[in-house]
Amino acid sequence: MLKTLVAVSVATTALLCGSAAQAQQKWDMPTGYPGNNFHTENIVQFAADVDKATGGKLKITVHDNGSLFKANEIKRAVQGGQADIGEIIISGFSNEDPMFAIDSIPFLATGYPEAEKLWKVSKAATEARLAKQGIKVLYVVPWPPQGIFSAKPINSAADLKGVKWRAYNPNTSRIAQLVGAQPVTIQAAELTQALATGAVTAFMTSGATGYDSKVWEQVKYYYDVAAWLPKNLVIVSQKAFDRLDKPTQDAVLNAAAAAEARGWKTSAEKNNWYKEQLTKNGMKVEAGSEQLRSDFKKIGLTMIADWTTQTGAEGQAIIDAFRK
Ligand code: PCA
Repeated sequence: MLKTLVAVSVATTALLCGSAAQAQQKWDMPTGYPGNNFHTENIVQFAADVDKATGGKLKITVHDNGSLFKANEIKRAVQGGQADIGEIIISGFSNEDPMFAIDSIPFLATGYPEAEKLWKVSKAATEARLAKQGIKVLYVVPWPPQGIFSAKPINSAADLKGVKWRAYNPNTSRIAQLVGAQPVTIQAAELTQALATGAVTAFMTSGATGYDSKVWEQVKYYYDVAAWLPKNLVIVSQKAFDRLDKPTQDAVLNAAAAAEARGWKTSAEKNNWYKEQLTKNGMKVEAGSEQLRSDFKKIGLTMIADWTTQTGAEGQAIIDAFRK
């Protein structure tokens, strides 16, 4: 009788421990952009896919628009374990490492196929740096091509002299410096407010952010120069990932691969739609004058030269592989 009881209790304990190891996990996921942004919608779908594939064992709660951590704080939060998973714009961190700046150099990669190629040749170097910081990259999605928004019409880079220029990463600050504008770093979540108060009057971004931030209230001109396609990375703390059992890890990786494919497709598909919305809301959407484009191409050449100096042989090899 006693023997049986002991056996039953051992078995029960084993069962409880087993189920504890498989218990439901909850991840908070800070992101930097609003709920109706295509990146955010993609992330919400990713979280739903993970939930479904794991039978609810891994629940990811998305906190969009900088509501849990500001866009520029998310990387450190994931590194430090305050958040298990999050979304970052990698070029926002190029002061940490110049490698992170490669996707935001004017006129290096200006369309989706080129952006994809640039990521292919810079992926290993980017991931290796993040891995050293305990970060694993789950998937990557580009923003639509970047153009110039301005309250006043501009025909050349010289027209940007002295303007208050909104920057979202070190490269967009550098552009301000090169054209003689005054850079102010403002995250997308604060752009509408910064325009309303007149803190900035010109900036580069996609039609997507122009639309999200309803910039047409203050800004009437968009020059669709398509200078680069910066990328958002969905990153996870390696420690948090390692805590998952194998089937859950596989579910996360599968959902991430699907999100990456879906994200690239949606970004390209919505690019024109976003620009149409700018027009519908009274903005002038133009290609940009020859002078403006050639001025920004020159800026791009300066920045590529700077970048290869900063990144040395490794950077040069990446540029060479990209141009092959
Ligand atoms: N939107 C983001 C980054 C690039 C883009 O298209 C922003 O303006 O902050």
